[in-house]
Amino acid sequence: MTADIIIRSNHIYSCAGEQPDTFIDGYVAIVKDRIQTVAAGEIPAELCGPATRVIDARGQTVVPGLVDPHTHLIHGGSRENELALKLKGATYLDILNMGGGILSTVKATRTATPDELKAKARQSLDQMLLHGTTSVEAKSGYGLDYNHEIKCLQLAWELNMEHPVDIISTYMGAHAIPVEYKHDPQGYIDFIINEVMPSIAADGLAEFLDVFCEEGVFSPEQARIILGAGQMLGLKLKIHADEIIPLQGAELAAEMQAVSADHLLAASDEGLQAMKEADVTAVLLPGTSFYLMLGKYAQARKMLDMGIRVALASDYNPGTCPCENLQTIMTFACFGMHMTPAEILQAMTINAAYAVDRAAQIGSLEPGKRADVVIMNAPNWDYVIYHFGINHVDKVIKNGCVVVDGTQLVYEGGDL
Ligand code: IZC
Ligand code: ZN
Repeated sequence: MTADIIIRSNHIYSCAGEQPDTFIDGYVAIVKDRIQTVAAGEIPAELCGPATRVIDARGQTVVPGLVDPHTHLIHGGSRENELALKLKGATYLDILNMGGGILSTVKATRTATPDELKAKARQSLDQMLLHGTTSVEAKSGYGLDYNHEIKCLQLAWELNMEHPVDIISTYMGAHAIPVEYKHDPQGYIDFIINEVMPSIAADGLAEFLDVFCEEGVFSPEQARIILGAGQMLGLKLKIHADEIIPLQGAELAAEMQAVSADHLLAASDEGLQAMKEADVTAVLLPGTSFYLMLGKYAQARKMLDMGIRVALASDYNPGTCPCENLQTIMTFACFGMHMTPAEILQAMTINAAYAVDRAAQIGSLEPGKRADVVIMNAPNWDYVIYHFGINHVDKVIKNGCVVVDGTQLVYEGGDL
């Protein structure tokens, strides 16, 4: 059978198997939306037909499409007004307690029209794609009431159909207590468990459920109840765990058999051990640590040495990491957390796919997987991390279609 696309390169990193730093000098053959072959050596003549597009990427680096397993994609407004407060020493939780932070984005999201929200999210998806991201997890959590949460999840569903980037949806009503429930947090928890979650699960509007378990937001006891209710409805679990204050969120993630526990700066050794035993993927968000000026990062080295599966994500959101670009996150992962280039590649491909329960479909260049491939203007992968601050992406292939070519979006319906 002839291939639709064949990429020839001397630095193909498949991210399949145990050794993330190995690469081959060979080719990747794509048939329709799938990878057909990844092999060393020259392109066999029988793979080339009259309609085959051969991409000569010798001198460039070929990696799987990047997977961003933690974003707060859909929201209205922005929060640059908080920057001066932060520089004067106000903390994230101070700003939230003053009614700012998440709650100001909730206001902006509720007042925006669906078209405005969608256009803004689409721009972000374009930026992600231009920087090499081909699949992204997207949380709700800025509507909070029934109609606005459903609206945001529906917009994510529409964008998933319309935009090349694949979107994996998470319901995160437990992101903050909305002002209308300020004096009745239990009432809000009852509302999301009894009224919102069953409807979302029945309509298939979200695959995952996430809770912001943090001091002054949702306690571990409240998080356990919310996550337990979601599990009963068939939702897979994620948790914002131990970001700022140690609350045994990692332990809770293990206890609830969550797919991932995210942040983990303040996770205990016991919690990390429990995560390892329960096979919970750690999703680290070093862009957020940087942006919050915390002066510390999650202990990636310790987690890697323990054998925990470590993934990396942008945490793209308007408050703590307004950045869609995973290459920027790579810089913080290397120079802030001392992850090696090979570990970073694995954390943004196959391990990130595990964090969204998609390891069988995406995250590596293997026969049968989706043909999501990024070609970078770099002689090898280490160079991508070494030369920071620029966009290395030359081409992106998503589901077998070239959607970024010569650093420009070229997908049909896109901003050509
Ligand atoms: O809008 O501040 N951490 N949620 C939990 C966020 C950050 C997003 C925000
Ligand atoms: Zn988050």
